Amino acid sequence: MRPTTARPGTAMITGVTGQDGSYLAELLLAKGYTVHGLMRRTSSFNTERIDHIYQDPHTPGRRLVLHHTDLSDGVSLVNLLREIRPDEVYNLGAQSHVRVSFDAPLHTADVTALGALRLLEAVRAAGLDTRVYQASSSEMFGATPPPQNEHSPFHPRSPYGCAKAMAYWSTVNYREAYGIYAVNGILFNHESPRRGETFVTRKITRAVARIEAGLQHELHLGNLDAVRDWGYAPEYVEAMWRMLQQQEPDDYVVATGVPATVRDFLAAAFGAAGLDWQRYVRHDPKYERPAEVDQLVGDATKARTLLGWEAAVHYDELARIMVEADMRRLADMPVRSRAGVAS
Ligand code: NAP
Ligand code: G4F
Repeated sequence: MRPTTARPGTAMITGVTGQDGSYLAELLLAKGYTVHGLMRRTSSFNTERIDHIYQDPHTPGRRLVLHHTDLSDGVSLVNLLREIRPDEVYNLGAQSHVRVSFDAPLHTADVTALGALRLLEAVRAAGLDTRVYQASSSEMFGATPPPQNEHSPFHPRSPYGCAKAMAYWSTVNYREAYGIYAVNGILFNHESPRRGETFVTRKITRAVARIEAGLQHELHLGNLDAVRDWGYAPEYVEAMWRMLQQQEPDDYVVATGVPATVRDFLAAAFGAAGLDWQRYVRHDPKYERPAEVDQLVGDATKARTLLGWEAAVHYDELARIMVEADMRRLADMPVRSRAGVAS
């Protein structure tokens, strides 16, 4: 591990308003970092996940600073890096939805692939000795059979997977070509109560809460046979941080190693509320993908051995955590705001 410096570090996070960005910002603030979060401009508020740690610009000694920019704007990334001079950069920003990447492949490539390259090039142009974390994905393995580890070949099955593969190799290339401390965290699916509502786990747990409250009667899903390795997001951001504290930059798989089908997750989530999922779930081909990733199950031996990281929460406990959170959220919601089904 890197020796701790007397000065608390400065970190920059792209995608700070996302699931992982919010947990990572919490973690780094707790470790004493000053955190600069980059967020894109949207026409309505997109800061719900970080509202609880927001610090007003006039707060004396504030350690969470937000900046508006976009991963499509390379010049703004250079300017921000020169201004902030971070010790560590975490590139979590992306168009991260696999199904959507088939509808918007060029946008996905621009943000998810070229965005990562723009950031690496900005670090090089700014001439900083900054450590870079790239949010790589198990989607890159695609059709390669499990268990997948750092040596498994990539065979992406979506525009998102292809974009992440380019970002992965750009990260390796900047490490080899320019000596930049740049790492890939190859993270398998990780979820939480802050997961976006259209990813399958959150779509399910949100539906369970609404069905239990009598607000929804059916849940429409696509392929229930897909196998995923679902872990708990707050644990995964700790692995990201550990990767940047090593003597040498390297790439790591982060996973639980526990396989489960969408059907297994359904049983765990509905079961947590005492419901039988088969009474409520309907098939809708709209949610199937032109090419599916059938099985993702990670082998995180390297992370366990070198980072001392291991997943504690597996899919069944995760489903319970998420269902309980969605039930609490619904109970706290004013009645007039309860309409809406995630698709
Ligand atoms: P997420 O919740 O979808 O968050 C993505 C973040 O990227 C959000 O803050 C989003 O902003 C931001 N973003 C989107 N387009 C942008 C743009 N053009 N410029 C700047 N920012 C932009 O994703 P996550 O689950 O936290 O995942 C974090 C990263 O890890 C992503 O790169 C994802 O692809 C990758 N990853 C995730 C998993 C997983 O299972 N969660 C697994 C492997 C890899 P808004 O809030 O405004 O939308
Ligand atoms: O929850 P998902 O949309 O996640 P997916 O495609 O595995 O991608 C997530 O994990 C990746 C890591 O492997 C990340 F890189 C990526 O950013 C994202 O976080 O779908 C999971 C499975 C798929 O097989 C899908 O076909 O669930 C299946 N599914 C079945 N019905 C559905 C649905 N997925 C969604 N989103 N919605 C459905 O109605």
